[in-house]
Amino acid sequence: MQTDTPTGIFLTIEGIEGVGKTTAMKFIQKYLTHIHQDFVLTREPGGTGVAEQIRQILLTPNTIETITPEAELLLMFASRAQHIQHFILPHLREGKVVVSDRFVDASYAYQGGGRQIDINRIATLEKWIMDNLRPHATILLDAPAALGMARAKNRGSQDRIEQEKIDFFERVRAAYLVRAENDKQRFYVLDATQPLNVVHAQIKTVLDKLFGMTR
Ligand code: Z5A
Repeated sequence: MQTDTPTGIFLTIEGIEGVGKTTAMKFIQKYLTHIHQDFVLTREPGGTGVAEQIRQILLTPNTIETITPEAELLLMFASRAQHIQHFILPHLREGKVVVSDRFVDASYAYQGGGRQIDINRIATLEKWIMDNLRPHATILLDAPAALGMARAKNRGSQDRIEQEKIDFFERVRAAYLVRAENDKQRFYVLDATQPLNVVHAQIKTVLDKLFGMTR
């Protein structure tokens, strides 16, 4: 696949459910608007028409039959393939900032950590589907699974993956932290147990650095 010379900045937000990714996306939107950056916001799974259809399959609670871990992983990458070719790369080539609520690290964390699929298989898909595309920076909002689950619960009904037990989300969190430890240049791990204003101040510090706003 072709991923020639995109000039924009690709920023991803990661973390277990309920850590505040959606809230962080709104903060980042305001920040980028304020500094007059041309940007687009997106999410995974999803981000294009077909990818959003795949999202529906992935998140709808099981009714017909269970989705196997392998099918789940392949669908995540099918959605990602659409997202990259029809949304992320075109915008990066136009020089825009692309901010995605989740990206490939979620596959390592959920399908690798949570479902315990061999990460070499995930790496093979990553190489095939993403070629040399990588986020320039990734904000990992980190909090214990119990806290994230409690925050998410207030929202009402749970999707298929949210119905997993706490051990699953603890494995997901641990896998995220391993990814961050192994790629300190790209990852910014923020303490999402802090009050919102403190988390947002931490995000602002990251954005100031990324967009050269530090004095
Ligand atoms: N998935 C996967 O398995 N593999 C992959 O490769 C990819 C994804 C890409 C997508 O769900 C699912 O797909 C996800 C992983 C899987 N499944 N799970 N679980 P999603 O990303 O669309 O939704 P989510 O992860 O479930 O996100 P969420 O539950 O919406 O959480 P959030 O966006 O991180 O949280 P929030 O909505 O911003 O905040 C939740 C509540 O907490 C809200 O009321 C906030 O006001 C409150 N909040 C947030 N921060 C704070 C602080 N700091 N203090 C107090 N209260 C706070």
